[in-house]
Amino acid sequence: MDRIYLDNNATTIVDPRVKEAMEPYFCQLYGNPNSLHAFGTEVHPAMRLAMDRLYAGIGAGDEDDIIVNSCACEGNNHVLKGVWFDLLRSGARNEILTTPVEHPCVRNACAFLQELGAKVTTMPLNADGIVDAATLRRHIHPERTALVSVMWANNETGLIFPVRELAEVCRENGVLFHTDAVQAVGKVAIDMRQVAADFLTFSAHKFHGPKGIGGLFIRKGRKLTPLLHGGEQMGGRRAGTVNVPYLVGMGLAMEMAVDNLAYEESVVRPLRDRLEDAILAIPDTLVLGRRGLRTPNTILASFRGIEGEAMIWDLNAGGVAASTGSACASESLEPNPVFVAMALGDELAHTSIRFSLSRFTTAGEIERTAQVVRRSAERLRAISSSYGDGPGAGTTAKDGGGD
Ligand code: 7TS
Repeated sequence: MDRIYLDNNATTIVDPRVKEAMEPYFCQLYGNPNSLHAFGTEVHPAMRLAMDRLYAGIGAGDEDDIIVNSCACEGNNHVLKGVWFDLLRSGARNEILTTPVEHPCVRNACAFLQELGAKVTTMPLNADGIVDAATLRRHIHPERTALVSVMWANNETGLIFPVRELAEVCRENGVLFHTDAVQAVGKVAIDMRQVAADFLTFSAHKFHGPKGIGGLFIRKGRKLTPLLHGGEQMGGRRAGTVNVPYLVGMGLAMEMAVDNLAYEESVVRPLRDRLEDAILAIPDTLVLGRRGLRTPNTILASFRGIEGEAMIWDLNAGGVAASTGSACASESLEPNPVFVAMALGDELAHTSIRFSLSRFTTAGEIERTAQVVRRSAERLRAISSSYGDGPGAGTTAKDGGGD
C-alpha cells in the first residue's frame, strides 16, 4: 500500500527537477565561490541565476538585500536579535509586538529577548483568528515600539494575515515590520514592491526545495546587525561559505513555486476542500478558520473526543501521514496554541489534526484519506472515554459542530 503524505507544512518532497539541477554542484562544480580561480568563478553564473529567481519570486528590488542562510529559524532569529542590537537594547524604544501563534522560533526568540530587557507584547487574535490592522493600531506606540513581527500565513490553520495593511500601519508609525512568510511562498503571491515590510523570511524545504537553506529579505537601507560574523559573504550580513548546490535548488524551487500559484488555486484548493467536506461530514468535527482567507493546502481539524496523538498513530497505521500541528511542538503533548489563542478551550486543543497538501497530492490520495479518516474517527470514538457511546459516555457535553 502506498503511503499518503499530508504533512507538507512540516516539509515537502524535493521536486525531482530541483534535485537534478543541484546535482552538478556537488562533485563537478564544487568550488568555493569566494576563490579567485576557475573552480570558484565557474559557479558564479548559477548563483546569480538562483539569486535572480529569488528576487523575482518575492518581487524584491535590485537594491534590497536577500541574505541566503540556513533556514527560517535562522532568518527569524537574525531579525529579532539584530533589531535587539540595533534598537531595542538602547532602551528608548524597546518593545516588540507579535502574535500568540507565531512559530516557536519567533516566540522563543522573543522570550529570550524579554529576559535581556525587551518588552514583548502579544496582540490578541480577532474572532477570525488573525491580527487585523485595527488591533495593531491599538497596540502600536511609536515612542516605544521598535518592531512588529507577524507571520504572513499560519502554519497550523493556513489563515492569511493582512500583512500589506499591517506593514502600512508600521510604516506610518516609523516602526519596523517583519513577516515570517515560510508558509506563504508558493501559496500566495508575494510582491515586496506592494508590501511595505522591512524584513521577510522564507525556507526552501517548504516549497519543494532542499532542507537547510532559506532566505531573509532586508529592505534597501535597513540596518540589521549580523547573527554570524566572519567573512564578507552576503555583503558581510551573513558569514559562512554559501551552500551553492542548495542555493541553486532554492532558486529553481522558488521559480517553480511562483509558476505553480494558479495550480494551487485551481487544483490543490478544491482537493483540500473535498477532504475538508469529508471531515465535516463526520459528526462533532470542526475546521478552524473556515470563514477566513486561508492558504489553499491546509486543514486544521478537531475531532471531539479523540486525542490528536492517538489519531496520528491510527492514521499512520492506515498509511496517512498527518500531524497534530507543528512538528516542532508535536512531541510536547501541549495543547495546540492556535486553539488556545482562538479561545476554543483546552479540551478541543488536544483534538487537533492538521492535513497539509502539496502540488504532488492526487485526487485518489484524497479519496483514500477521507475513508481512512472516517474509519479512524469511528474506531477511536468507540473506545474513547470522553465521547458519545464510548466507555465514558456522557462525561462531556461540549458543542463541536462544523465552523
Ligand atoms: N516559520 C514557520 C511559519 C514555520 O511553519 C516553520 C516550520 C518555521 C518557521 C521553521 O522553518 P525552518 O526553515 O527553520 O525549518 N514549521 C513546521 C511546521 O508547521 N511543522 O513542522 C515544522
